[in-house]
Amino acid sequence: MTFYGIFFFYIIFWTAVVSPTPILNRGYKPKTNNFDLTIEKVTLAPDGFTRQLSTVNGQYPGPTLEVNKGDRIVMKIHNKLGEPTAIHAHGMLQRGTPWFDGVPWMAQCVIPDDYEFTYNFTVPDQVGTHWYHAHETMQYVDGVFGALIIHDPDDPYKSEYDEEIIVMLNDYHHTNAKILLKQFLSPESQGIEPGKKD
Ligand SMILES: [Cu+2]
Repeated sequence: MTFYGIFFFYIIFWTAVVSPTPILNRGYKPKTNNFDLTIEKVTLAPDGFTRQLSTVNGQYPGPTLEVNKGDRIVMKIHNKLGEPTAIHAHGMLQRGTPWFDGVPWMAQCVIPDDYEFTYNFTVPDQVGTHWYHAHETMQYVDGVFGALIIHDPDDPYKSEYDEEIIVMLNDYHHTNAKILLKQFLSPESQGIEPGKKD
């Protein structure tokens, strides 16, 4: 093969094979991330009004879980809530691990009070800003939720931003969600959601 033949072969090989498969350039080795999450009721005043909230590790919102694409997520749940719970990692594909999807009575039984349960799954093919939350009754309205961030070690836009800031938006009430649900389901609510009347 001539010099130009080798040159053109290299160009074609690079554009057709190497360039579209950035995974070949990855130096990142997936790791296992262990999270200890205690679901418990605590008294807090996130907006100045003191009330009892259901929390993850005593904070509102719960701790942000940050992992990288390809990692394993091991969430050990300690249920100290005084009632059954289950934790759903929202939007995770759970390929091969549907039993760790955290939806009670579909994917698993609830985690009884004072029990532990460990979710163990990988995130091989998705990145981005997600969240996790209780999937039992109205617990997430009372505070059992937090951000779940999957970073991309090969983020093609990494050089184009300085930092990432997480903003979580949610309806927040001063009344326990169980009471709100009862009110909402009564004819008096006329189907209007709590806090939307005034
Ligand atoms: Cu969800």
